[in-house]
Amino acid sequence: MEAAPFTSPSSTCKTSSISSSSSLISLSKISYRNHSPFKLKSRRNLSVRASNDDSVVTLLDYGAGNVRSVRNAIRHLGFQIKDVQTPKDILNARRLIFPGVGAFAPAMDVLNNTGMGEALCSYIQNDRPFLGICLGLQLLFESSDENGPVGGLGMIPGVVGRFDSSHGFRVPHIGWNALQITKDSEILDDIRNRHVYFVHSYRAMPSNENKEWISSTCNYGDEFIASVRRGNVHAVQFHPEKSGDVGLSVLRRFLLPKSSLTGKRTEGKASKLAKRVIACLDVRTNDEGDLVVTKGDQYDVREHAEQSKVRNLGKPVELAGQYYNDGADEVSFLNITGFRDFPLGDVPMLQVLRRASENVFVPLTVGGGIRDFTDSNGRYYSSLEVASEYFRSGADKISIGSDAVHAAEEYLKTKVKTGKSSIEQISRVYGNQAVVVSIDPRRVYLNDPSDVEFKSIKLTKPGPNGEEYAWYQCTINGGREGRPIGAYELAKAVEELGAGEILLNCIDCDGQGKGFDIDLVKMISDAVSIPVIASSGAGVSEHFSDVFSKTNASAALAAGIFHRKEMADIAFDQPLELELLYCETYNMKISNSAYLLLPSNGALGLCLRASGIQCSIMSSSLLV
Ligand code: 1PR
Repeated sequence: MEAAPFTSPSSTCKTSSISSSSSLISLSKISYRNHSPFKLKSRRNLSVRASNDDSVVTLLDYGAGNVRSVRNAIRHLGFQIKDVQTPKDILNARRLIFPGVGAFAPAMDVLNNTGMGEALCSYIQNDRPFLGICLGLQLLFESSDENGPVGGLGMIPGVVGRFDSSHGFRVPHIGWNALQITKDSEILDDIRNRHVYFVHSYRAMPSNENKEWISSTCNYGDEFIASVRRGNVHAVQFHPEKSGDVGLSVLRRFLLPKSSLTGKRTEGKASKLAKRVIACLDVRTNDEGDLVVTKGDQYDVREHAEQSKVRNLGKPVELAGQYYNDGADEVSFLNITGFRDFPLGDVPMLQVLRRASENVFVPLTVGGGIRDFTDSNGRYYSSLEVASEYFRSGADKISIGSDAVHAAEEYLKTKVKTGKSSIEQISRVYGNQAVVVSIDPRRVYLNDPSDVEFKSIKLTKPGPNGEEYAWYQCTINGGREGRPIGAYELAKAVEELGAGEILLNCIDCDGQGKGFDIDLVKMISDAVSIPVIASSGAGVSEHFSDVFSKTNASAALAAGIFHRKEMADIAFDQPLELELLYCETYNMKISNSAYLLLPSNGALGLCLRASGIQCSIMSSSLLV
């Protein structure tokens, strides 16, 4: 498609004429105040000169959140990165990627205060190759309601608003969803019906005023803008760097000259958010001092023979890479002894994250030990500093366990949000989609629900002594200490404090392979409006379909089933229940006669590989 000439929807980003031959730039200061539209005062001698090196990509990283994954993806595709230091670097870029992360207002502050916003507008108005990602798309609009209204760059007409959760749609929109491709965008040509990864609470809506920009939409309660394209300017709401091979193809199509790529665009079709399957690696140092992946039975990770050694199931980086290749939708690392160590002193764990993120292009979550901490020298580290180091090392989300219990107890006691808890601090800076709360509850059986002040449920299967009810007591420090708070109360409290997702373990089911605790998952996923990840107990693939069909869980996490390849006994000549569940996504031929429909980016492939079944991803189909 030919580049279209630019016109700004408003006066926000109009520039003086720009010469492409001069390398000199003199930028006037941008007249921008918080919470007001982005306005340029005046410009003198704005000029753009493209650098000539084809292998270099200019990256605008203003230092919030995980830009490491974008860097890794660019390098993985064989390109070098030049970081923007000054507005001049933007104007001189041959191609520019802007992976906006964090919240809208602080990002606009940085763009404004550094002069980068003005340079960006000039660059885009000159139809220079540009790819905005996530917030990098939203900032192109006139304003956002996120902590606002806050003025944006004003290149595209429209206001970025919050998803409406009143119709039962969980916010943030986290996970794999399909695109409705509305016009030729070139960079989306390989996507077809495959899903891409979204994580956001705010979105821009299509309108008559911005329809010329829209190259694809996505449906999540509303139809929102998933990507825009005008000439050489592209922006996507999803994360190509976290969308596996399909996402890498989007980046590749942006980075490589059109002529070197073949392939014909096919229309994407609308779909709903897919359920996610997450591979979890419980990590700790073993008795020999090596960081290993381990796995417990009801949280006991020591062998019963072999002098009670910590079970060693493999190396974290290698296993993460393997599960990514097998089609995991996400990978989680839980540092299970983080509660007693200082995480920033745990250099191997940070290295694991850095190395894993070089080759794993789906979301990475890390948990364990995230809390305020004072080291032996008396130096205080806030939980935000701890989390920041994890984000810098490659995490997309952090998971808080014990500290979330303390924060929830305090909040329920005082009813005051102090803004100081780890959940509040980290979600304020990185967004609530980056904060997972991991709950470690233990079932406590009851004959009479009025015996406790906590929410209890009538059990589907009575307890060992015929008890009909149970409440789920939260624990801390890896299940070692029970606390006076139930999983239900905790989930509601942490949602109010700003958690974006709940990882719901169950100590009773952990490592048992007998299925998820459906009663528990149902209770919690009905109680909150943020996504709930069901965890603990997966033993066969039917357990995934069970938890997805009987509860409102958005994702299911498992560990042992993948580590130990425990699914070998599945009869694959019979249709799996998963087939019924994911009716809009993929076709997978699993035998001479049977076809399976996959949940998202090959998550079932992960299960198949765990079963020793060889399969490979071929375009949008997974063939055995
Ligand atoms: O409290 O903030 O330091 O975080 C500690 C984190 O480590 C928490 O997320 C907590 O769940 C986790 N953790 C602590 N001790 C253990 C343990 O096993 N001894 N692991 C532990 C939790 C539970 C799941 C597991 C699923 C699926 N493991 O993550 O992977 O139960 O297992 P399965 O599919 O094999 O049944 P903090």
